[in-house]
Amino acid sequence: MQVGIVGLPQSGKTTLFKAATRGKVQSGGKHDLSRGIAKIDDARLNLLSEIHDSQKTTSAEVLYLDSPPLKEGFGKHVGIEGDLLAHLQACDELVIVTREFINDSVAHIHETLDPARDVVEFLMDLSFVDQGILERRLSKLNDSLKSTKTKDKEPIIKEQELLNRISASLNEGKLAYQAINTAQEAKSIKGFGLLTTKPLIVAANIDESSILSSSDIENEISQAIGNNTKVISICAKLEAELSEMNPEDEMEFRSELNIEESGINRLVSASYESLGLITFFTTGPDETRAWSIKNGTEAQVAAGQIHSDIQRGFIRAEIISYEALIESGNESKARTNGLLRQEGKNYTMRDGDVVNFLFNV
Ligand SMILES: Nc1nc2c(ncn2[C@@H]2O[C@H](COP(=O)(O)OP(=O)(O)O)[C@@H](O)[C@H]2O)c(=O)[nH]1
Ligand SMILES: [Mg+2]
Repeated sequence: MQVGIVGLPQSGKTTLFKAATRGKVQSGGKHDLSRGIAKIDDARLNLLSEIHDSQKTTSAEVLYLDSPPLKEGFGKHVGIEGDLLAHLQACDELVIVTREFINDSVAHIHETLDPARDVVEFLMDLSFVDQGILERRLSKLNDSLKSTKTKDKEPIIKEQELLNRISASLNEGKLAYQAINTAQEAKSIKGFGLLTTKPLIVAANIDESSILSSSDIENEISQAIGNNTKVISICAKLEAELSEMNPEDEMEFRSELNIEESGINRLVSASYESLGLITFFTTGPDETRAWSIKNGTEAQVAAGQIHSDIQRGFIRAEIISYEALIESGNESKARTNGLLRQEGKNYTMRDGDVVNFLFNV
């Protein structure tokens, strides 16, 4: 699961990326593309770790990709093509950064500040890229239709119809996902990597002086986009600076600045949620750990997250919900209270399950 950070040049993508990953960047690579891991801040994890006096605490994570600076000659256009396009197509979600911060030493490609306008423009750029993908696919389908026997033409015609519908919808200024009606349709086009079928989150990179009016800015952008895309305001530069401090100093600064809740944490949590991920926990004196699975995952598959042997030799799962565990105080009391459940391999995991997998290999 990976999230691509995109947006117009100088909107603060790299700054936000550094803040989210706390500077722990696996940089470079062939295409000048930085990757980094953001930890999911989860109060439940810390409390479980405290209860069990765990030596180690391990968070769930989301992988972010920064967009490389644009090559010379792209001018105002975002230049999503080639390697960058391939990387973004492989992302499960996109975060669009839009600039609201004031900084005279940083040129703005439009000279004036208007975060809502910039998001709308960027979405149009993404739609434009998707139109290109659709055109290439439609032209291939056209060719193969000519060389296909009449009795085998039906699936090709069906795909053409769907792609034409998506294309028409993009022409109307909508996003590709708004033209898709069924899970079957979504599945059938997944391989094409249309950018506007992915979950999108907008990160408004606001000025420090706008912190108090952040919800107005969020609303304005939401209205300009006109669909239910999530908008989260963040002071990227400030968050990047805070992320370099030790936790005590960071807390003190946050309360002075009136930003107790980190915008980055809200963004990372929203990314996690939009990816359709939920968390289960394993806990004990050695380690308390949060594990990510897709919502709807069954117990035996979830066990495979920890180790393939546990999945293969799965016997059953002993599960206490986080709330029940906290209410009882500890695991043995929860057991006495009858709150520990035995679940089989087809049990659908729930967010907050505290699990002990029993297995035999
Ligand atoms: N004042 C201010 N400057 C920022 C903020 N975010 C980014 N910048 C500056 O804007 C410039 C471009 O930021 P960068 O993250 O490299 O943008 P990118 O091109 O989208 O990756 C850098 O000089 C940053 O220091 C912010 O929230 N406030
Ligand atoms: Mg950058």
